[in-house]
Order: sequence, then C-alpha cells, then structure tokens
Amino acid sequence: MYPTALIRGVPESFSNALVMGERPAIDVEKARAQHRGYQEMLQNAGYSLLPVAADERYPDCPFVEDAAVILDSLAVITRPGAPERRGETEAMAAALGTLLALRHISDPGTIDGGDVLRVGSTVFVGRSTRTNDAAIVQLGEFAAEVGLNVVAVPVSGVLHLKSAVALLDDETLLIAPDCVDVGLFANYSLLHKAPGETHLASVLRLRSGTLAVTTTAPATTGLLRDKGYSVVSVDSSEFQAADGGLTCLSVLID
Ligand code: CIR
Repeated sequence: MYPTALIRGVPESFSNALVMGERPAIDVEKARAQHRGYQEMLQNAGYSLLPVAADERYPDCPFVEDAAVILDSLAVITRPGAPERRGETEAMAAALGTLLALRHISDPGTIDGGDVLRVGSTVFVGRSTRTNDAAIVQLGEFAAEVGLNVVAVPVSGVLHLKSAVALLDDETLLIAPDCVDVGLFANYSLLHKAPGETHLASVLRLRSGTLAVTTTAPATTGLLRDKGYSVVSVDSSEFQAADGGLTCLSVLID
C-alpha cells in the first residue's frame, strides 16, 4: 500500500474554484486531463493512489493538501481558512482514517495544509490569510506527540507558505525571498526562485528525489537542472488558474 498518494477527482464545479484575483476562465475537461497526467506521474514515481471522489458542492476539493496534514503516524484533519472549503474535510477524514490515527483542528483554529512545510523534524507553518495562531498552537501539540516541532512563518503576497517555499532535498529549499523572512530558514541552503516566477514556479519533490516543476517556470526549471536536480515538467495551467500549485493536488504518505 505504501507509499500512498491521496488524490481527489475534479468536479464540474471546479470552474468556480476560489481565486485571489480576477476570475480566469477554467477549462474543466483540460483540468481533468492534467489531473490524469499528474496521477500517472505519481504512479511512475512509485505511489499507490488512494482516490477520493469529487464532490460537486466543493469546487476546490481537488486541492486535497489543504484538508489534511500528515505528521508521521498522524493525519491532522484541518479546518480550512475559507469557510466554503470546510466541508471538504469529511471525505478526507473517512479516507485517511483507514490508514492513520486522526487528529482534528478545531474552532477557532483555521489552517490550510498549503501552509505546512515539513523539513526533517521541523514543521514550518505559514501564518497567512488562511492560517491563524490558534491553529498553529493546535498543530504544535499534535506535532509534539510524534516528536516534531513547529515554527511559525509570516507569509505575505502569496496564498500559502508553500507558494513561497518548496523542499528540494533534506537540506535545500527553493524560496521566494519577498514573501517570507529568509532568516527563519537560515539552517538550510536556499535557492531563489527565478525573478518573475514567484507565482509560477511550483515544485513537488517525489520520493525518488525527482522534482516535479510547473511548465510555467522555465527559468526556475533551468536553475534546478543546473544544480543537478532531476526535473520532470508538469502542465497544471488550469490548477494554477485557481491559485493551486503541484503540492496541493495530493497528500503523500510514505
Ligand atoms: C483556494 O483558494 O483555496 C484554492 N483555489 C487554491 C488552493 C491551493 N492550495 C494549495 O496550494 N495548497
């Protein structure tokens, strides 16, 4: 069964997904084709898929990362920052409860998994428009149960921490320095996203060490290849149109 990648189908209502700026046209059939490509990429990297059915009531439900955070043996079911997304967690808890012990973020906490970046035994948590201090404290208590510690990171200019910082390997992060205080990541080697690609470059590290990178970030892709990383390019334009990156379409359980 392991490693497992939980993914969730794309509903017809995905064209009404939440967006930060002006609403772009979203082509749902194209999104579904891109999602199939994403699933194949995960399978090629050795993951078994754990599919959760799409739910028309929740246009953003394919962005599964926001609804659950894996902390070793625990699956923390979030309380998403956008009220429209809160109902996404029920089906996620049902699926993850078959594999892991569940914990739940509760009111007044709000947190999106896109704000949670695990690096070794440290769990960086973005304080963003979606994630508040109450949830960061609750997550810290769950993290302590499994020997991890939480570090809060104020985030600006992007939706989530993981829109600004990505894990490349155990010691190296890709970072958008305008969006977070780089001093909080002083223990790591930092590579800067290519200028102009802050909102375009999204990186998902696969268990093989290969990095999946959005096709919309050619300069960052070149930079990563120059540094010796193996990179697979992924077209996720329809998900990017809804402010989603590559990490947000799966919950990976190793
Ligand atoms: C939202 O606004 O919640 C979605 N349209 C995008 C969520 C992207 N999630 C992520 O990057 N973890």
